[in-house]
Amino acid sequence: MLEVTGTSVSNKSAETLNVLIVGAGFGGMYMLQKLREMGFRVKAVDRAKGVGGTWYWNRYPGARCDVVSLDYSYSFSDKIQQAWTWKEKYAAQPEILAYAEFVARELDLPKDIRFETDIVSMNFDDDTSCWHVTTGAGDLFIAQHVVMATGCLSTPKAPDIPGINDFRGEVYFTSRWPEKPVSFGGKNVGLIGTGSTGIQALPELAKQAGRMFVLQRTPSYTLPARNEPLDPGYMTQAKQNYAQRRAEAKNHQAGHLRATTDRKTFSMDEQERRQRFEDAWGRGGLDILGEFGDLLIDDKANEEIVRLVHEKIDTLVRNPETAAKLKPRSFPFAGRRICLDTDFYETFNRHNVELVDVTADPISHFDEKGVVTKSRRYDLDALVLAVGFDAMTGALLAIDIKGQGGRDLREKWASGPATYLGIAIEGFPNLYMITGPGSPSVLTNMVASIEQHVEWIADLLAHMRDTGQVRVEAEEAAETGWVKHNYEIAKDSLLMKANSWFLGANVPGKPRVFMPYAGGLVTYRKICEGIAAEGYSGFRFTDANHHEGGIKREFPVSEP
Ligand code: NA7
Repeated sequence: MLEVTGTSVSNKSAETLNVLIVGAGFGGMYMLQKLREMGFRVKAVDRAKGVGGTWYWNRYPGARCDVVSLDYSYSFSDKIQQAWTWKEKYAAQPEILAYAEFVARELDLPKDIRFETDIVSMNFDDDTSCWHVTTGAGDLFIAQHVVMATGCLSTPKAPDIPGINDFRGEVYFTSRWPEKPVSFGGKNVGLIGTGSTGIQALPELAKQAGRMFVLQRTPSYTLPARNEPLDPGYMTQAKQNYAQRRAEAKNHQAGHLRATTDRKTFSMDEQERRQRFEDAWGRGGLDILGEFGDLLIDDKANEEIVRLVHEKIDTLVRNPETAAKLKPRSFPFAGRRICLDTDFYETFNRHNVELVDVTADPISHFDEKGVVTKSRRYDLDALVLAVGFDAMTGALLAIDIKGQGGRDLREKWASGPATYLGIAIEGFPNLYMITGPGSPSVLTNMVASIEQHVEWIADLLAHMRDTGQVRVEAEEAAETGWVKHNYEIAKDSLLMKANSWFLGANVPGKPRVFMPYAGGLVTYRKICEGIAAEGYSGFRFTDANHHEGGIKREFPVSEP
């Protein structure tokens, strides 16, 4: 152990590591396993009491993945995929958390994870090319490399509603849901937020609540998930074919199995097109996107699917006024992330559910008894906030990160995140992001994107170890080029036509920059592989002999 002096860490000992991983969700868990296997001295920290990341925190009723379980799972270990049996087509939060805990137990990960540990600051030491990382409790890690596995949707957005702190009823954030079940029996419950989370939570909340008020500002496009139990026979067969399934998923730009086609929406008559839409709606999930290849490219084609969703709402929701309010009109289909639901529209036919359009009748404020809109008040016993996240950059910028020469990440990203490959940041050596801004991340199956990043970062660290490099940093020109490339790919897409969290538009004051890489995971993987094959073009390395002032300390490598 190294004794360190300094104001915030005086009298405490520092833990020295080759690599510190921040976060023990799916990204942090695999990174830890991978680097430990390679013989690095590595630890992970997480503010939660256990593994699972997103699936640890988002325990709200109805929380469910919208990628099928067979794909939303690690592919790196055949032993694990053979040992785990999924129960549902789209796993609910308890099943996914149980899976994460199972993987952690199988790999004996918790012995190298420090839970209930918040990272508050990170300072790069130019002399040693190490990061000094401080926890909320004032403990210090000194690590040559830091991997940020902090998640894309992990920092809850503040509910920017006047008087909300005056409300004296129960308040629940979907992304910080209590571990013990909450009872809403007979209560007047308000729900704010009709994105993916609110859409999943509503049907479950409404089953319990006395009265349920859904305060909707913007309606979302949602498709029926048609979730179902997985038959054990089907699961056995799926396990036998896992290798093939994973290989096919790897060839898909979204990182999971999805039908694709070149067929054009207007290549057939109205009746035939309608039949295809109806069949896909009946099958559920994102199948509908596989019917026509231009639905997300061509405005007119997109209007066809918008029309379909509107007609379905009219059929499913009995009250025409409610149906009209539920129809998204202000942005194209898939301009924001498409939601998958179970009985969302049907829930509005319940006698205890009322839709409040807070665009037409805006929320004025909360008081101690409930919420007051311009024209009415709603007394509430409980409030559920499903208001979203400070996505993609929130968790990184919540930490005071100072890079080379004291450069401040918050200042660097003041007008939006700039990264090289969504993995590295110029001016911040030996720092890596798993699914960072500028990578495919949230536009794909997250587990597939996580695995690709973990393996690429692990290869980079192996390369550095093998060649005696102690420092790596992204070059400015490479980063600028990547930012430009990201913009070029996204600029004409439908994704730019909605005020979405992809663009940071959900957080007041956040720079409006399209954050994920929209070129697809297959294309992105090829780019990353090409860069590695060229000896990591766009990265600058420093070896121990050429390090300014020399490297003062060599970290030992633990036994594999
Ligand atoms: P989203 O998709 O950002 O949705 C948040 C919702 O909360 C959305 O309907 C917002 O309306 C609403 N919201 C936020 N602030 C307010 C205020 N002040 N007043 C009224 N309504 C408000 O977050 P989710 O958690 O649902 O989903 C995030 C991702 O998690 C999802 O895409 C999946 O990838 C998993 P707005 O649209 O801003 O009018």
